[in-house]
Amino acid sequence: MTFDTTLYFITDSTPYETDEFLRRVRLALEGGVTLVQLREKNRTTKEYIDLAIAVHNITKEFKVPLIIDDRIDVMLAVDAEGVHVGAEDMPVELARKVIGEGKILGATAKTVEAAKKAFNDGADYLGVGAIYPTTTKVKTVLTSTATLDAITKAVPIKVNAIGGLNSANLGVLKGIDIDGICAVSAIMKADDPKAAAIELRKAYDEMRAMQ
Ligand code: TZP
Ligand code: MG
Repeated sequence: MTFDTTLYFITDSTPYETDEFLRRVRLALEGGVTLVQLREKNRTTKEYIDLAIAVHNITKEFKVPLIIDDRIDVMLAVDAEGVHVGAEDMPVELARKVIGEGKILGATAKTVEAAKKAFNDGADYLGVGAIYPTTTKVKTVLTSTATLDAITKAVPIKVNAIGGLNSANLGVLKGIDIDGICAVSAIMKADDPKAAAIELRKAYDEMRAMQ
C-alpha cells in the first residue's frame, strides 16, 4: 500500500469530548496531514473501536490512511490501513504475520540495531525519537539526531522523526534524510489544528529545501 508520512498526525483524545476530538481530526486533515494515527491508551476495546470507526469515516473522506496504535484487533475490526507497534507491543515479526502483507506496519526504533531488526522483521516505516522532550504521555527517552541520521542511512524504509516537534524547532533535522515528521501536540492542542498543520507542513518543506 502506498502511503505518505510527510506530515504524520498522531492523535490524543484525552482532553476532549468526542465531538470536539473528531472536529480537530477533521481540521488536521483539512490542513493537509498525510497520515493519521489513532493512539488511545485508556479506552475499553469497545470505546477504541467506536472511536476508530468514527475517525476512519473522516480519514476515508480525505483518502488518508488510518494507522491504529498498538491494537491489531482494533485495526482489523475497523479495516484501518495499518498498525503501529512500540517496544512493549506485539513484536514486528509477529505483527506482520498476523496482519498480512496488505496492511501498513509501523514500528518505533531508537537505535540503528533496532531499526535494522524492525526493517528485517517487516516494518514499512519507523518512528524515531523522542527528538525533543515531549508533553504527550509516553514512555520514551530522547534519541539524538545523530542516531536519527544513522537510521535513515541504515534502512531502506521510511523514517520519521517524532517527539516535541513544532514549526519553530525543525532546524535540528536539517540535512537528515527523513521522510517526514510525526506530531501530536503541535496539531492536536493547537487553537486551530488546520492552521497548525499548514504551518507545520510549510516549516517542514522549508527545512527540507535548505539542505
Ligand atoms: N513517541 C515518541 S515521542 C511521542 C511518541 C508517541 C509523543 C510525541 O508527541 P508530541 O506531542 O508531538 O511531542
Ligand atoms: Mg505503542
